[in-house]
Amino acid sequence: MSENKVVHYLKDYQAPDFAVAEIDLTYTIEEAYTLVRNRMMIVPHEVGRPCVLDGSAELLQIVLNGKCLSPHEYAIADEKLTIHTVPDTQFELEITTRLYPAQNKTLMGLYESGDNLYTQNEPEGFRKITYYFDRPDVMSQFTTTIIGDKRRYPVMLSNGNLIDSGELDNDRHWVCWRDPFAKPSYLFALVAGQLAVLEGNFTTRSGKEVALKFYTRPEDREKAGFALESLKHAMQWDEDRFNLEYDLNIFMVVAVSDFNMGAMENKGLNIFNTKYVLASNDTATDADFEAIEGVIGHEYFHNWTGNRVTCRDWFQLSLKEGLTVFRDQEFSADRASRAVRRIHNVRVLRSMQFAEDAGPMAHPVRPASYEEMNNFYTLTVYEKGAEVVRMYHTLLGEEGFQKGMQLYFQRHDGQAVTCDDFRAAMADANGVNLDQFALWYSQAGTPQIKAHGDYDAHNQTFSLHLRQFIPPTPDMADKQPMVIPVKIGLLDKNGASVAFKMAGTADKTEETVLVFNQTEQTFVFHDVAKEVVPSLLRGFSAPVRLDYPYSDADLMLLLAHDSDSFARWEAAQTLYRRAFASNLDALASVQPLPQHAELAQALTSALNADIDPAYKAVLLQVPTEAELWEDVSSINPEQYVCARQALLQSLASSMQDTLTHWREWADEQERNSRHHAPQEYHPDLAGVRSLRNTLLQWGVLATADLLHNIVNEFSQRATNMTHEYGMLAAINHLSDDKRNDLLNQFGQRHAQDDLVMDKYFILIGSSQRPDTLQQVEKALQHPAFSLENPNKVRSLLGSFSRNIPHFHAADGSGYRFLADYILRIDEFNPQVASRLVQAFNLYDRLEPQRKTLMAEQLQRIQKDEGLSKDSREIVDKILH
Ligand code: 0A1
Ligand code: ZN
Repeated sequence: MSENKVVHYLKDYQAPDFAVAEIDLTYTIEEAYTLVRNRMMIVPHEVGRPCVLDGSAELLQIVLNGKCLSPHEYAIADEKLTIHTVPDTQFELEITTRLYPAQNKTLMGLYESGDNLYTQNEPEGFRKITYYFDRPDVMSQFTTTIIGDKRRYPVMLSNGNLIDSGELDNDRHWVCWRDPFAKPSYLFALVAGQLAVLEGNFTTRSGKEVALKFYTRPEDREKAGFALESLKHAMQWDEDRFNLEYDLNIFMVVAVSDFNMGAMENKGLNIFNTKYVLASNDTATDADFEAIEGVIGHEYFHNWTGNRVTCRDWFQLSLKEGLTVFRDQEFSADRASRAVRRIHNVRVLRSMQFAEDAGPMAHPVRPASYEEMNNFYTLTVYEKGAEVVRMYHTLLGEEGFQKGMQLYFQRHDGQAVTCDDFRAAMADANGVNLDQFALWYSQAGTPQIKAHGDYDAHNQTFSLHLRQFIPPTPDMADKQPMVIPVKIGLLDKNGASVAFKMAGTADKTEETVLVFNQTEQTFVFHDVAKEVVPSLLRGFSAPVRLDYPYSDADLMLLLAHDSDSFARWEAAQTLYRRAFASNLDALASVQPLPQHAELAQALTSALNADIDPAYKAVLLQVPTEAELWEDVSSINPEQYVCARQALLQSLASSMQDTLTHWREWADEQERNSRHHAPQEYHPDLAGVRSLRNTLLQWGVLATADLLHNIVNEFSQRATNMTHEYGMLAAINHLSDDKRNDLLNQFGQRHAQDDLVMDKYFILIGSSQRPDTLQQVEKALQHPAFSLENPNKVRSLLGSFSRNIPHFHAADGSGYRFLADYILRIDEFNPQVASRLVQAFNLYDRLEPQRKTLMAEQLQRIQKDEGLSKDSREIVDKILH
């Protein structure tokens, strides 16, 4: 199956043979193609080496020091151009290629979207444009000239500053951009087309004036306003918290609807999926506004963590991504609702990254090998990578962490470095040893901690015994114990915080971070005058699973009183898990389902407590199926859905009055606030809306007439997209025709809005109605749907692949359907296809019948002769 497989290994890294002092690119845009002339000043590091460049574009000409090379002087094979003999000292190499952007559906390299041209070069797109050392440790100064038709391409952009421009014959014009900062090819960008611009400005703390420019389709211009404001907040925050200032006089963001990922941090010219730029109250939910602020921040923060200091090789991807995700998470948390944001991030990590770490694709934060780099833009590299950075912060404190950051920039500004360099900066700046911490980069799998405690009344001590186990993963069987920061506090039986003393410290404290770094360890808390309940892993201080033998009463105590908002939420999660487990048992033994009255009571008290509405909403989040089957094999997905649904149903019934009360309260808040703020996004209002929408979802499970109320009051209450979408989501699973009617109206009302239509397709793909597969098949024919647009594919097919009852339908229809479309998409966009393939990651852990059905489809994909290496790598790993 897998002949011709090329695996890249971290251990094989070799420094480049050549440096590029300057690169000068000229793009001539013609009707049917674009010519690229690439002139490089190349400096050999060592004499006598052949010059090997990466590339796959149509090659027209190679000129070395002014002399045109003839075919025997070079060779082309496997996307590499080898020039056998080059001078020993600096030489000029000029290569001309021809590109066909309208035919490029991979959305990598130079491609057309609408009538405009865009690039995407991370990680290895630049080789589709020209022949170059397409690796992040070759950094050069780029000058880019673009020549095009004035009417078709009035706007022509590239990185850095616009240094010159002019008119040409035949209604053509040219521009020249120069980026003064040396950068790798993956950060190169070019955009050309008809675009409107929304402008702003920012004065940096040293007084530099920065022009901020957001480019969109003309009709979308006003919708970039929120993103522009977010950018200003991000620029200010990076100065305030990280001491980092922007370095060019211009910062541009371009929105494009055909984009494989979220956004891209090209130097001075970020390119964004429209989803993370465009928003208005009528088209975007509060969650969309929050995501925009986060992604704008993320890409902006890359300017220092990614661009000024970049990665030596792609194995180090988390050096920039884990760190930048940590930075964007902190930015969002500093902006508003720290506690709720943290819980949200943990939830994503636990339901998705933990699953990745327990499946066929498990890999360390710094992978040791890959076949297709595009497959390694993963939750592990990004989200677990951010947790790893957060652990430095937890261990060193804000001040120590910032000292580490400063040393990192001092040592490595302008360089391409490794995760070890980052760790060394953190260690050296703080005079601590972080050698063992390196295991977080090299060992995959979610560490598991078994904990138990005992209280000694005579000695007034509480002892916490911890034992860690790192599960084997496909790449590694035996693992070493890791450094795990465990943040902890103690509560007495009334829920009050209890101060304690650790050995060797003089003062009493109410919270500490245990450095748990051996397989087994006991920590003793002194001066503890009474029995306590430990509040463990506060703030989710490490990306681990922790099991402590709490009684239900302990958990209810933590839920009612813990001052740490994560631990408090976690107590509710554990109670939900236990209730779920008893439902699962009852279903398996055909017993009546338990009612969970005590849990309902505890949740009712929590809802009635004086806490932030957004926090109330997250307390009502029941763990997802993926979290619930975290450590299970032979999974029957249907049973998980049933047992979880039954839990929701029973809680909703017994909490009906409280739920109604708070729903009405939220309605009232919303009505009142409307007089003050005209429905603009605001974190406080977003919290109320989030509670209201969550309560709607619970409400329809218990209150029969709520559906009718929603239908009847829809147009009156749907005053913004958060409400509109919230109501549709609440009734989306109902088999009633009214759901279809409302959804159809929604689709018609927003037919012209690309991003709202994504929501329409998500609702179809994620519905639990029995006719969902038919509705999805029909939606594929919808005029607003296109298989070539990744957002559409993710909305409809991606949501279907996460739709547990339908994707895992017992007759295999879900698997077959998805496989059909994976094969179709793989022909033109391997990146999007290989993401979809990962819906099959659960294969090995499924019950036998579904496993057989899945195997049939996986084998069908695997047998496809033209299958991309992206998809092949994943399928091969799943079927091992
Ligand atoms: N560096 C970007 C992510 C990104 C990666 C690959 C892309 O195309 C294949 C696009 C974007 C980020 O972290 O935002
Ligand atoms: Zn990033």
